[in-house]
Amino acid sequence: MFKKILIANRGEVAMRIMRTCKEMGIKTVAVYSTADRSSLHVSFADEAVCIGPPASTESYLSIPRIMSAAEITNADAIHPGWGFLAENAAFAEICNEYQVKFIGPTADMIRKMGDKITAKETMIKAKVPVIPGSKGLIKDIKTSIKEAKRIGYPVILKATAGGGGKGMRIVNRESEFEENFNLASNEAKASFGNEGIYLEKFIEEPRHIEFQIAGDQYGNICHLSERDCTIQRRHQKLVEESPSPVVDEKLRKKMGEAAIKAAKSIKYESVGTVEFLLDKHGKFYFMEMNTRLQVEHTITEEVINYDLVKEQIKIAAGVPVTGTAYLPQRHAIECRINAEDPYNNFMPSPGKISVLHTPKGHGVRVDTHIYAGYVIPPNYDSLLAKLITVAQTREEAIATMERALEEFILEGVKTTIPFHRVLMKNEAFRSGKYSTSFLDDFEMPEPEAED
Ligand code: MV4
Repeated sequence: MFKKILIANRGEVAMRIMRTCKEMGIKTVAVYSTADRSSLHVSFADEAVCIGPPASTESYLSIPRIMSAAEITNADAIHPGWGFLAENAAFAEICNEYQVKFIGPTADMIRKMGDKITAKETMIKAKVPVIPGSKGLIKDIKTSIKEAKRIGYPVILKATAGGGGKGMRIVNRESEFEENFNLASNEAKASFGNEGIYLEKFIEEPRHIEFQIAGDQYGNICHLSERDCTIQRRHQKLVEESPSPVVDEKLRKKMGEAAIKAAKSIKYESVGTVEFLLDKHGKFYFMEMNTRLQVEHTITEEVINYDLVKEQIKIAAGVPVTGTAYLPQRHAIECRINAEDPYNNFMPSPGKISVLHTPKGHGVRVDTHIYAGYVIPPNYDSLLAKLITVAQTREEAIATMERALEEFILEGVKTTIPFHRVLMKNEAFRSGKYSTSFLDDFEMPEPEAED
């Protein structure tokens, strides 16, 4: 087992990983930018190294600075967390060269799934269902317009280097094709330095269902059930739940087997996620694979009762994976508490937290790095805390969430807490019948008097 792990991340992420390291008797090294000097991950780690100024490019994204920190502290492994360098193939490669274990998949696996058209071609070969679309990248507009006609409108244009919604364009009719193609291609070039675009049938009002998988160094792969991440706003997830209210045992078995097939096609090693779109008719399609642990891994932990960070570290150390399917034993919901103003278009709201009381009690988990007096720097993402509730049934998990949201007091900055309080009362949410367009025309009611 590793003796000392450097955590190449900050905030809630660094705290989450450090907690498991401590339980495993592994020493921890924190890295931090000057904006994070007074962060909890710095004070709780066994050692901490300042790696640069607030700008991520000069701190949490700087490979040379992180490698130097690993070298001077003699860390034998690096955990990248999620975000920042977690899906950076060059970083995984450099760790390898320096004989520091990258806790995650190999550079080759990251690359294969990072390029979306390569990933899709890999899935077609592996006989995992994919969304009908163009054969590879669009090279010629005329040919592609013919393909769109064959597939049938509406279609969607996606950037091969994209993911998470960037460089995406929906096309409703042929007359709008060329204009949208140029827009998507330019956006992709500007965002990713890669203008490659491919075409797909647009699936209307789908559910975003993702399967947690785990693979070891010996080719064993299992799935750990699904998460429903359909409730998003502009491709930012706000609420996740597991199991999905629309996935029954039979569908779970089919999708789980497809997820394992997907991971096996690249001999995936580490924990990861296979994302699917599920249409109104119950048909599912591979969308992309995330080669990292994700923010919402917590709900899977709660329903299957495993520490996924621990499993990930064990896999990296060479421990085999056992079993094939871990099924949900309970129901869990996660609400993301962000420093954003839901009454003002979810505008970021950095600043000082003056008052803080976090919810507690049976079935409540709060993963966070914040404390009363903490100053949220404006430089990073706005996630402050993850509020997770778990119960025997979905109804009870919602009831616990409503109670926990009531107890959550955070003053000094605007947060998404009022949004979640409204959402938990929403009929579409409560019935479990919602789609990705659910939040498109969602409006906050007038603030409560006490707010
Ligand atoms: C789609 C789609 C419909 N049809 N692809 C959004 C994020 C990126 N990973 C892919 N996304 C979508 N791809 C086809 N062929 C609809 C979406 C989509 C979406 C997916 C999951 C959750 C929320 C979403 C919100 C808007 C669009």
